[in-house]
Amino acid sequence: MGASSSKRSKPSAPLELYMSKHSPTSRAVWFYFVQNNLPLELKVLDLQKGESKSEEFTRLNPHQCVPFLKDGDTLVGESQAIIRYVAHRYTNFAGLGDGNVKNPNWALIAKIDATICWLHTELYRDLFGKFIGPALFGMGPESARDQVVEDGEKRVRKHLDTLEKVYLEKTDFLVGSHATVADVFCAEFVSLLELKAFDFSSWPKVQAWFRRMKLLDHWAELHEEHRAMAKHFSGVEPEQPEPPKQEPPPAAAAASEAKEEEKPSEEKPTEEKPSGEEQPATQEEKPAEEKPSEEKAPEEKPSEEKAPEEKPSEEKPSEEKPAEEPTADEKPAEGEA
Ligand SMILES: N[C@@H](CCC(=O)N[C@@H](CS)C(=O)NCC(=O)O)C(=O)O
Repeated sequence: MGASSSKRSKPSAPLELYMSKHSPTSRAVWFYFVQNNLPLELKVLDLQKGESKSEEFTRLNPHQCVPFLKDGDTLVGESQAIIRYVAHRYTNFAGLGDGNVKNPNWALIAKIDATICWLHTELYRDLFGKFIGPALFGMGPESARDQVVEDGEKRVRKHLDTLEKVYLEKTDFLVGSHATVADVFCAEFVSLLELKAFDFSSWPKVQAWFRRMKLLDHWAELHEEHRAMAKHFSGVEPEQPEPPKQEPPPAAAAASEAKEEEKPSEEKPTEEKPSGEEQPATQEEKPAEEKPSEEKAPEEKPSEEKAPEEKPSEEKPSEEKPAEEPTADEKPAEGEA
């Protein structure tokens, strides 16, 4: 990954992201785009209806899977490659290092990258390919399924031990004190365990980290469909923590203090923001030695609102058939196994 000394500007036209809100790799890319205020046009495919296999989509992506990016004439497949492309081109490597473009912290960059590799080739392979996939989506031969799922769950528990004792032992996020792209992928993969109402209580650091991730801006709204799907499968809607109340700004505080004089029984909010909320996941960080003349590109509002919205599945959970949805994940997962 090369580093550049000049700041990148945001895309002039919306990035077209082909995705499914039930796909963890799609959600990772979507979350990254929204976190980084990239102009975005969502192209939501209904995988159950075979829309990833349509002629039109196959012409764009012969691999017939999402996520997939169209940025003008540039076509990019694979979730990791999409994020790296966007990070190189538009976000000054947000979430993939410390944002210091002149003097990159290579050790940090390598650690984030290595973590992303581990997550995809080990955690996700076992978590989806050997546990959630066979258990909920009928992956693999039926005769061996129980054994595969039992073995897969053991592997997942071992990976959660690794997250607890290695990655999160001393830090709030997988690679240091800020959320990075590694955290985004990991949180999306771990969220699949919610389809089985998995009990994380044996891994308190993982549990606290996952909660921290869920408190990041935009997590709640980007995971509405996921929560509905989890409820559909497990009967339990995953917890979406409420953001803690913030201290009112000084002017408002003064006003409320005046009111408190009238009503002495009312208490001032004292709750503190958790560290995870203070640090927007993966957002471009401002390098200390950034030249003042290098102005940040004007922030554009993500055009996500314009995207064709799927009907919130909470309304009609029985009509959904998410069980068939992530089937293409079977291919890479089985291939890797
Ligand atoms: N390695 C790919 C995985 C992509 C993938 O398997 N996507 C699934 C959804 S999670 C898909 O598009 N499946 C197509 C289908 O089920 O028709 C990535 O990281 O982007």
